[in-house]
Amino acid sequence: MKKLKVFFNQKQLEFAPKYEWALGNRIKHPESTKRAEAIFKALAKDPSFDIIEPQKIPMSAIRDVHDFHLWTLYNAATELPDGEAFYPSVFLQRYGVEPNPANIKHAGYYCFDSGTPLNNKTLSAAGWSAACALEATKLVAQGKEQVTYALSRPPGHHASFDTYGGYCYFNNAAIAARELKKKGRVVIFDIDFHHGNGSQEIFYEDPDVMVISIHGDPRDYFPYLMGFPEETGKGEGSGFNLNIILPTGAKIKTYENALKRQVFPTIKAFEPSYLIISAGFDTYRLDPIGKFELDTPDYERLGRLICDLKLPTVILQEGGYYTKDLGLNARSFLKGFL
Ligand code: Q9C
Ligand code: ZN
Repeated sequence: MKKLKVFFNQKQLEFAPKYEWALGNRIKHPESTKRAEAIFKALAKDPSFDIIEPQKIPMSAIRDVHDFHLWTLYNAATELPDGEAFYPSVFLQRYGVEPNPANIKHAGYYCFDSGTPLNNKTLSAAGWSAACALEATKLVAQGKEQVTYALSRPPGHHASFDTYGGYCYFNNAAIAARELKKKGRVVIFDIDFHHGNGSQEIFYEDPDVMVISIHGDPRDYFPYLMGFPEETGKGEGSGFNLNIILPTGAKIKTYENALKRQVFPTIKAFEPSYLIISAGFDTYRLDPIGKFELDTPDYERLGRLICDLKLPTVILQEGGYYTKDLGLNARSFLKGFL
């Protein structure tokens, strides 16, 4: 039996953000290590999956996507004492002196969200998360696998060329896409509850990478300022970005309609060689942050529908915060590809 290859490194668990602020209350940080542990456990006990440690990511793969300032800043955070974290709270972007990424007090210049802390383990975990994405991508690029999955955590789709936020530090989907576009056109299809603003921004003017995102209404949900249907790409990239907003409480029926009427025809017309799925399970009915109502078996159905496109596919883990069922949901989605 052919097993689905999964990439993960235990070092990703050494980064454990403790809290964030939500409407003035200090809450447990939603992007906890329990998320990856839950997925790991669900896949490890299932013989359909083969869990592999990735090679270290080369700096060139990160610099292909990101301003070196981001790496410099995360590297500055490695000097913080154990247990200390830097939560940016000043986001000044006008006039003033040149920001210095080696000075962690300037982190707010590179950050757009106070819920995304830096500590001495952030760089390592984000680096390994990206390494999982790159390794999963290489197997698909080389034609050795039709589908692979990166248990990437921390997630990536909110990180842009030179900013971090939304629990994301390096854009794993963008790293994957830069690798795949050496060989052909790529679609990034983002099914996380939140708009993939980082992925959109990175490829906004790129006609070879189409970004499609289905998400909750940005007027109500993070990241608030991007993710509207009017954003369709720019310059040579015009027409190669698609944002679809579904109503709060959307269920599988609504979701599937959007796939069949908008997403799949758009993908087919683009004729890509590769597909990247930014797979967030914060569309789950019990998710504490996302507000759609998909159920566990719906993910298998979604997986099967996407698999039917018959494109070489890299699946990357993004959000999903109802830890108790996250392993089941991720496994259900992946089963749809088997
Ligand atoms: N207390 C991803 O799903 N803030 N990021 C929400 C809830 C940010 C989610 C506030 C949500 C970002 C990858
Ligand atoms: Zn999300």
